[in-house]
Amino acid sequence: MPAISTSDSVASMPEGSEVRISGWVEEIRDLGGISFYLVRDGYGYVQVTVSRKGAGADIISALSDIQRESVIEVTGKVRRSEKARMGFELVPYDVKVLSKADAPLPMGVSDRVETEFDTRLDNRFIDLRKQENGAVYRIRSEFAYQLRSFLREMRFVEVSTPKIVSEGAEGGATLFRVDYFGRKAFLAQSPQLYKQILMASGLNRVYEISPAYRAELSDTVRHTSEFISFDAEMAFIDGLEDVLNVLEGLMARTFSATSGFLRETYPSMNVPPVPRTPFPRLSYTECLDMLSSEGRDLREGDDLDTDAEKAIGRIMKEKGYEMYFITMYPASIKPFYIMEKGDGMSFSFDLEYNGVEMASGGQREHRHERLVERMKSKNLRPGDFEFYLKAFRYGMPPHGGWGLGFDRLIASYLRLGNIREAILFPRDRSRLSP
Ligand code: AMO
Repeated sequence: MPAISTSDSVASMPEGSEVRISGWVEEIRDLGGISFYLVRDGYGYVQVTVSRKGAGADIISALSDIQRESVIEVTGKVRRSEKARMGFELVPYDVKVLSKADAPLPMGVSDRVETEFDTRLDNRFIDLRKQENGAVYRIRSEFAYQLRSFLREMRFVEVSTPKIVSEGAEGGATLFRVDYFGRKAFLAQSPQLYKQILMASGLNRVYEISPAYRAELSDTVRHTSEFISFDAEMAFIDGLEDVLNVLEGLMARTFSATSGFLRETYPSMNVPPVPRTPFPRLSYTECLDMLSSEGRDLREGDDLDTDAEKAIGRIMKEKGYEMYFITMYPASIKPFYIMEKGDGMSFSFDLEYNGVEMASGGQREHRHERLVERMKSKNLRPGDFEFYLKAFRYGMPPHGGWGLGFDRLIASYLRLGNIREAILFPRDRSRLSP
């Protein structure tokens, strides 16, 4: 018996080849003398054509009591056919039912009707059987692969840091508490403190692509309580520009490499454009001026809210830029670990993509005393962060980096409208299962 082949590999096999395929029965059509079973295996389709005459009758009877979406295995011969969906059909001499599906299905696979998003998430395993939904995760995987491959070229080391932690780095409001053998602990909001500690280790350039947890109370299309944070940190930088250059190069190369994959794998898809480089660097102050010329007056010291970000996004898009940096935010609205510039501003930045924040980062305060001062100015107790501060007392190089919302980037890249479309099993205030 031949080994199991995938539908896409069968497509190029010559007439008469003997093959075994396995997949879900998407459609059953019985035309009296002849029956068609459309089998989907995750790579494409194979039409199995059985005539009721001779041995075909046994095959039809073996498949007579299965419902759509049951899993079958079919062994037979390839026959070229203009009429079949993939240009060929399989004429079987043996079939096995491997797993029967119940009826009715909780949601359709091939139906044109739109299913409610909650129903789709409740039945994600079926939702992903739809080619366009499964494609999101194939593309996401390719994107991550390309990202890792460029980071490796740039001598970054992939690391994993703890997700059960004793202190948060991004403010108390979104911390999830955990009972850790009777002690107070939290789920990590970001790897911030650990990636910075590693800057004193000689690994020099590290990155991590891992879950981060935030008790997000607001229900938006950009936030979930568990997301994948793509963090990087680099030692021995000369200034913020070194960090911006690496992130810009990484984005441009990853977008471009993923475009190649998309054109090959999904020829009919609209491939998202590679953002134009160099990404403009707009200072926070320039952004306030841009907004004021649009009739929106923000006070110096206010953070840019979602509407302000969108307005800037529209202006930049008109200029031909989808990605750009907003830099030098007021020190007062950035976390304690960001280095102050001296004029009330800070060496901080956000990476924006079509008016939505994808990443934030900056040059870090690596001088122990100043770091302690900054913590105190933010009403944090340095004593609680001793494990972190210690790394700044025995030789800490200047460093900087970023944290990028990976799911958010994929959702924006594929124009999905809701971050949850790019997360297999999203976690938010109302969702804890599946
Ligand atoms: P920040 O808090 O801005 O920075 O987070 C970094 C990026 O993570 C994404 N993000 C989220 N994505 C989905 N759901 C959420 N609830 C959510 N919260 C944040 C965003 C955001 O830009 N330690 C710093 C980074 C650094 O300075 O290196 C940090 O965590 O895309």
